[in-house]
Amino acid sequence: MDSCLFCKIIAGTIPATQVYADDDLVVIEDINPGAPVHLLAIPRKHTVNCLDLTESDDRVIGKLFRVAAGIAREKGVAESGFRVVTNTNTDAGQSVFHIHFHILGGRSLAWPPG
Ligand code: IU
Repeated sequence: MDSCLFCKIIAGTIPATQVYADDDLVVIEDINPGAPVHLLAIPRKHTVNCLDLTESDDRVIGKLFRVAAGIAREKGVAESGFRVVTNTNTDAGQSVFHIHFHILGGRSLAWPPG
């Protein structure tokens, strides 16, 4: 999508600090981190949010969690704990309407979120 920020980051026309990439996903550092580790795992395919997913996305979303776990291990937050979360629409605070999963760790995370 021409106007989508994350499509532009994936295309490389907007810079981001990339920590992982493959044919299906990219993982970048969040520009405004809310925790010592705050990454965004983003499927390359433009999908608005989880309400927009179809069965054809199952493989990539499953892989995304496996990749997120591997990165959490690499970042040293796996044993202490981390969170993988996707915000969906306004009340959840979704601000970029291309599906993405926050990977948060490195501090104690409150539950439930505010
Ligand atoms: P949200 O769940 O849609 O609110 O998450 C969007 C995230 O994208 C948010 O944490 C922003 O800090 C982050 N972000 C970014 O990493 N780079 C950008 O250029 C912009 C937003 I705009």
